[in-house]
Amino acid sequence: MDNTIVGLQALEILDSRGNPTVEVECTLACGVKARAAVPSGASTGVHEAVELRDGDPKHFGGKGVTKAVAHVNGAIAEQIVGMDARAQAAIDEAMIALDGTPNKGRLGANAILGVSMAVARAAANAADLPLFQYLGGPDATRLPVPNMNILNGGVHARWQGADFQEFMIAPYGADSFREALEWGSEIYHALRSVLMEKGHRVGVGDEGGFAPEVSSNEEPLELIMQGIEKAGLKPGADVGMAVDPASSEFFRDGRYHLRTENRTLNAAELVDYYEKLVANYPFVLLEDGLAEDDWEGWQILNARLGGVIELVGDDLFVTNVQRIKRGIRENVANAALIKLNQIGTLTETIAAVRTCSRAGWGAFVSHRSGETVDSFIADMTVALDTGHLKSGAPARGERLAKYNQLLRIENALGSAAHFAGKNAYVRPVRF
Ligand code: 2PG
Ligand code: MG
Repeated sequence: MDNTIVGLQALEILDSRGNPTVEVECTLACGVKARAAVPSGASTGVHEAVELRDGDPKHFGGKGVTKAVAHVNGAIAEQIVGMDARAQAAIDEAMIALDGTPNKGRLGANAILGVSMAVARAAANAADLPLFQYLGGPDATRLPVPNMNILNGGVHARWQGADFQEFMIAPYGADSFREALEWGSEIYHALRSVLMEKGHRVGVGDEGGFAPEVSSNEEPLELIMQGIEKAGLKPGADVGMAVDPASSEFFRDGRYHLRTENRTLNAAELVDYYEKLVANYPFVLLEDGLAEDDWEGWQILNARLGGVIELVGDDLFVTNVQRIKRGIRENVANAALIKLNQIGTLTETIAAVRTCSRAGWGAFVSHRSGETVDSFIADMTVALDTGHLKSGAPARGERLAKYNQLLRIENALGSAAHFAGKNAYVRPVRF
């Protein structure tokens, strides 16, 4: 098989919110072709790599990505065509050098990532290996706990619901990924019944979770507890809770503004609030409890809760090795969220996961709120053995694309497959 890249072709396609995004097709000399599509966030951190948008108001309200597409078809193809698709690190480094900025602002992280992912998939196809085995080798056999976001708030529900963005269930007590997903689906449907009984609307947010109007950020936890029980499962023993408040979104002028509760808190007060929730509900993970530059606040948070649950930095670390290393040095968390498009290449994403692993930190792989049916992160999660991921609710095609791919991986592995369960989380589950 000749793995030489002979073609790179990008296309402007639409994501799950109807916004443009980049798709890249990579062709090898042996005739193998592979495609990859880039996701896009709504609650994006200010330190993320740059998603290049055209800014032309006449084209998708400025959100077009034709410049990023042109960069793939032009400058990037010129540099990368002729390279061996298996040389992932060299290809990614070449693109970083070609871009020449610290945040991929010239060519666009969306352009660079589309190529990075498509090249990996082409190399896997040419090797006749599933992507998870190509990236992870023969010991990539652990299936992650799916953390399913069944109740959406914040920007993902256009602030009509809770201030906190994501209320996830963690079915770590299942025996397999398949069973965990089944439990998630049953809880999702039970939650819909609970909501309907209480007269709530059951429309969904960007990640497929329900987006009811609530009067506090604790109310969704109560509703989800009822959903778990209605599905015949035990909160704590079978299923835990994970929350991503995405607090950078409600942090202004040094304070955290909880609109539904009509009050504003400082970091220490918000930590008190979390501490109470953690004491009253079966929490296993809290992501972005504090804002992206509130390093002092994070220190308080980690001192109080870091020994009890997994504390994940998303906007704080942006899958950036330098920021994760600072987090390790300053002891502000015990896990990092892992999003390919926050940093912009597969190689740097793998480095971020390795940095976490070496420090004994968790690495929590994530989709974006704007997604496509590309299931790359499902394979990547198994390959990098991170033990847990989030891909939204067990509903809507772009969310299920990842979970269904994990079903296929589990099936293909057969008796070699094992489910991460409670050990997926940095802190031992207490229930
Ligand atoms: C997050 C993500 C994914 P977005 O905050 O973790 O759920 O949201 O893609 O909008 O940044
Ligand atoms: Mg987040």
